[in-house]
Amino acid sequence: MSMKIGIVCYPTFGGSGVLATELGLALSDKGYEVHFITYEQPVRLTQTFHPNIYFHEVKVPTYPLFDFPPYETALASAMVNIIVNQKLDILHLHYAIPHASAAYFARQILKKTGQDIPFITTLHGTDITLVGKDPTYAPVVAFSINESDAITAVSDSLREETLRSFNIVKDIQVIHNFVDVKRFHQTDKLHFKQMLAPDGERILVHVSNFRTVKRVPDVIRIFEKVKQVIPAKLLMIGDGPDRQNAEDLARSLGIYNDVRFLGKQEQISEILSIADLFLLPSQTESFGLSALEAMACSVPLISSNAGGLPEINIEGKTGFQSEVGDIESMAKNAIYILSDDERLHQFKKEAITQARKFEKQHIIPMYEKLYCEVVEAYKEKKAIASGE
Ligand code: GMT
Repeated sequence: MSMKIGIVCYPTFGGSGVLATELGLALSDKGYEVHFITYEQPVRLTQTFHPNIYFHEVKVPTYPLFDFPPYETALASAMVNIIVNQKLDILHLHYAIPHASAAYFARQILKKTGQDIPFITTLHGTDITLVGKDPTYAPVVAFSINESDAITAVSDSLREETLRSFNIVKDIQVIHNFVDVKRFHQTDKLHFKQMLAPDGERILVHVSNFRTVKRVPDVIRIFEKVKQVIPAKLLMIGDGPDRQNAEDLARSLGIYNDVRFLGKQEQISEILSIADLFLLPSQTESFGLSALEAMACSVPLISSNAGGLPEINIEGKTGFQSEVGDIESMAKNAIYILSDDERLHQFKKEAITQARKFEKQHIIPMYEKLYCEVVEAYKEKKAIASGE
């Protein structure tokens, strides 16, 4: 069934925006018409021309009265216009806040003319575990999730946490994050490795948006302990509020020369190709898309056991998990993996085997099936309501 799908997401380097963009790209490859609706071109929607992909920029005009320009109102209005003009069949919202409530608003407006369409909300993580639970947002979040025609969560753990935190009256389907192994796989970047680790040092990597939940200072402390035993370099990819802290900490620990802060990067798979270990000691992590992409590039994982991380990191095979904040244990496990070539090789093999379970061709059909079911059910509901 050919369909026109509106995807609403954050355009930034955050996992939800990345996943939403990858989903849109995969759907367009399968012949769907995909309309991205957000305030900026999503970072993974590169300059390449995709005939089935449209990008609609949500403009939020400022006005001297507004200390906080009302993005949600602008977004709901954009949704109304795009649904009507582009004749969309369904909206898929990534990250509940404020996308789900804006979609509810747009649908209420369109009901007046019978042009309303269904919407699916995909919960990604902090929209539930951190921000969504905050009493400032919680009533609106719970209401708009319940008003969604279908709800998905990116891990079993996030599903459980959503049900614990909110009174959700509908089923939540788990559709895990996925990876495109054609793009994310180890490539030969020996020259690059030699440049960054000229004496054959092990290379550790961290990728995130450097928010507090990522516990970026733990990454630096783990590395410091590893470096005391094994010659190593650390690549820090991304940017965000905790970058300066992390840089200061690396300086104060005297390891700054062995840590490279590379900032935001688009060609992450090239960097992952030279990595020996990925560090993700997060406070909360509903899935860990960055870790999955690393595993697809044959990089084992040292992580915390927060949220959905145990759903991807198999203890003793693809890496190890420790309690949040247990730097000693994470460093010990990292040293164990890195100190033996044969062992490291085995962990790398297991990492890629595990990543293949989350390949996009296994996961995309789940979304396609859900779209069809939701669109059909909504049509029936409308027909019954109008007495057809
Ligand atoms: O917190 C982030 O790093 C960004 C956040 C987002 O929603 O933009 O990422 C979340 O969504 C990703 C894609 O579903 C998940 O893989 C991440 O685990 C999740 N982050 C957290 O739960 C902290």
